[in-house]
Amino acid sequence: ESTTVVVIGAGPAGLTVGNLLRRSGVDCVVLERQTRDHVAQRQRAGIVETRAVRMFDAWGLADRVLGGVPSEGILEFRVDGESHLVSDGDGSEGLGARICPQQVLVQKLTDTFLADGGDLRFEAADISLNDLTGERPTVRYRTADGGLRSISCAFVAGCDGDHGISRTAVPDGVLTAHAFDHDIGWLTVLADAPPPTYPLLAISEQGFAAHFPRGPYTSRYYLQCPPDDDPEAWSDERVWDALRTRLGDPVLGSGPITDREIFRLRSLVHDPMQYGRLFLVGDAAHIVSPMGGKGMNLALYDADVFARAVADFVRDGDESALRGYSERCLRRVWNDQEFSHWLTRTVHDAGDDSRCGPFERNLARARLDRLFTSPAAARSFAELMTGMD
Ligand code: RFL
Repeated sequence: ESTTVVVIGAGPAGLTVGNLLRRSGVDCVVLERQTRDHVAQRQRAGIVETRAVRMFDAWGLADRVLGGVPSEGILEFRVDGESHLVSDGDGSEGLGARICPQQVLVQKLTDTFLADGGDLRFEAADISLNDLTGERPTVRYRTADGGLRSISCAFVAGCDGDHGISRTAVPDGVLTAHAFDHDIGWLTVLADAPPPTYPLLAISEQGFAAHFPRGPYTSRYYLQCPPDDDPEAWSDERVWDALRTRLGDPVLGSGPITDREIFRLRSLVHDPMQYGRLFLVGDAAHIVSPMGGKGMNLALYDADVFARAVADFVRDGDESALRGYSERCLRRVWNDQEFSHWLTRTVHDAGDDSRCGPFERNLARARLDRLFTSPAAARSFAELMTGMD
């Protein structure tokens, strides 16, 4: 069997690569380890930034991929219970950001890809990548009924996240990993409870908390906690009490909690994002701490750059965009890492005094004050939120 691109992983990155390649008339096969149901239910990110919305629009996919999804333009910061609304629109003409739960985006990307005749194979086990530095790499895998398959291709798109196999196919010493651990934990809770009016970030002495919409009757909440804390130590009652205190909202509506876990805020960049004919796309290449909502959006950016580069090569034999892939993507990755790092530090340092001393706490408060009072600072923030920089 033979194709132009084998895409490993059917998350936001892999499905976007697949759809954009099909739009360019480039054939590809997408291999996903999990079942379709599993992938369609995985809940994580929730905001598609302005740049990514316009990217789908430029590819003629905005209606199919984001149709009916509500738009977003305001973010609420609540500092010790006092509300400050910040625009995350940069005032430019055109489509703006959308509140789109990751699983909704994944479902719509899957539907679009399959409706266009895309080749998407679930339950592909034991994938191995071979001859990545040769002319025609080979991807081998096992089907659900145990059959062995082999696909030869011109390029492999490694879109299988931070724990996938693509990056492990790169020999030691080729990639440099730049890692940062904030030493902060977040308890994340999903509940069937009313969403906030605006996505809400709350700074308080008890620590950071956030409340984001995830559908008409669903909310995701975050509560800063020690990174090694045990989710079992957070009873429903303790979660709602902590949220009411930190959000400064004694009458916050509650509801059944459907998921709760604790994760560390960390960032990771692999440089370069390419090895031979393997291109790493999305979380396979980089993790960005969730504050600022950039992880999924970076995956969509990489996918766009990669698909255009492959199309250049297939259409005109022009390899320059493929050669520049890693450098171009890493430039944006570091820009978004910086934004996410800045926002992470600001919202955590400004609240809980035990994390840092009073000096840094006051610095963080000054940064927030500048954001709320200086139009130039607000505009710079909006530019970073939209991704249109
Ligand atoms: P994904 O989504 O991890 O998809 C990878 C796909 O590859 C499959 N796979 C394999 N397939 C075949 N063979 C193998 N060996 C495989 N190993 C894995 C997996 O089953 C899966 O289908 O990576 P992708 O596509 O790069 O997308 C990245 C985003 O998922 C990620 O950046 C975001 O979820 C990060 N993130 C957020 N990003 C935002 O932009 N805004 C947010 O608000 C936001 N909130 C979050 C987040 C991540 C979170 N987690 C994971 C801790 C909130 C949370 C809680």
